[in-house]
Amino acid sequence: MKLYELVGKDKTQGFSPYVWRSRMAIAHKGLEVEMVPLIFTEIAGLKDIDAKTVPILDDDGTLITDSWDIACYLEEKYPDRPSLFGGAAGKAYANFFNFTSFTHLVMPLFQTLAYDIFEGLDDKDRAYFRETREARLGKSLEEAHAHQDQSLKIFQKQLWPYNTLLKSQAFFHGSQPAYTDYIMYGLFQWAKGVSALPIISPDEPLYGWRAKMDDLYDGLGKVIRTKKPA
Ligand SMILES: N[C@@H](CCC(=O)N[C@@H](CS)C(=O)NCC(=O)O)C(=O)O
Repeated sequence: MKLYELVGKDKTQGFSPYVWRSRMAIAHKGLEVEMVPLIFTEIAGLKDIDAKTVPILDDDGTLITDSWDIACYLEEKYPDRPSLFGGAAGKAYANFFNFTSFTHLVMPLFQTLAYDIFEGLDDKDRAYFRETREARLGKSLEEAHAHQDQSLKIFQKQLWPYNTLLKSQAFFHGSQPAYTDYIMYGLFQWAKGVSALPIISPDEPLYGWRAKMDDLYDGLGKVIRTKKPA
């Protein structure tokens, strides 16, 4: 099984939040995976794979090109291994989480991190990233960077339901982690991989949750090294 991921200058450090979801899901199923690093502008040029984004899963020739579809595929293909959703209701909850987290969390975090992502990119990706992301942001990367503190505050304000939930349960899935946790964890891995900005504080339940997530699967998530402040 191969999982295509996104890297910048450092080819050992995959930083896509969506790839992290799939990577954790594969580990949850106890499956082995070979990671294939790509830079942004290599994705569209892949021979035999019609994809615009990563993650891309290649399971012995079966290609899946979206993180949610990858989770559903793994659940269906490997039903005897630990479940990612815990049944139909859990799958619906995870899917809802997938959508709500996008607007609540991915967008403000993207505003916060856009410039830091740019700084860590392979030189070949810089023009492409600037053009596509400035169109998405509606401003220059430098302007987004100038408003980083405000964007971070918006992101942090949105965390209250997640912090509140974690006061009464250990993981988003319940007493054990599953796919909803990997959706959330991907966001923190993204931030950690591209920026030195502390985005949660030690007094928040999410902080302790993230530490437990870092320890899963022999510390798989710890392969991301926190960037050093410039
Ligand atoms: N809905 C997709 C989104 C994946 C996605 O947006 N991936 C980004 C990296 S984080 C990507 O590959 N972007 C390629 C590009 O913008 O050219 C999924 O969940 O897999």
